[in-house]
Amino acid sequence: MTGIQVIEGQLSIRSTRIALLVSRFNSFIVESLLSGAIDTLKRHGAEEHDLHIVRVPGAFEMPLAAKRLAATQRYEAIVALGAVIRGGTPHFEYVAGECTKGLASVSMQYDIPVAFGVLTVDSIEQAIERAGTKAGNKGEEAALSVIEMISVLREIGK
Ligand code: INI
Repeated sequence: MTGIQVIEGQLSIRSTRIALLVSRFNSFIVESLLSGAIDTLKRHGAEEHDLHIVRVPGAFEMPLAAKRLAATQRYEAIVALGAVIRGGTPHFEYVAGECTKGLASVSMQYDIPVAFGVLTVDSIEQAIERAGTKAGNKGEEAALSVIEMISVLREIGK
């Protein structure tokens, strides 16, 4: 593929401030996502003092907090971590939908990567599977995605 210019991100990051936006709802699950995200960010070069944790009540509140964080221009990326569990109620659709749309809209409006580390699952069992057991850890995935996005956006911006 000589001659083709490829712009891509590295999985190593230096000098970047990242906000970890964490919902308290389903905290038993979400705290595992947070541990996975912090561990991943640190293993890829982030410094503890550059990681700021911001807690909100639930997934529905995440977009507004993300918007305020982005507006400060203090952060190069936001990692949103939460768990919306269906549990047989239509409430799920509204909470998960608003959270997803709102976070995507903050990312576009403020030109900042917002990783979607919010589990949207049918059952607590599925949530556990994705919070550090047999289906990996969604917090780790979200952290890796912001590392890559910060890096590729820096490359594009050069
Ligand atoms: N918030 C969540 O983060 N996860 C859920 O599963 C959930 N459920 O199922 O209701 C949930 N609801 C709370 C919501 O996010 C708000 O905090 C609440 O409605 C107050 O605005």
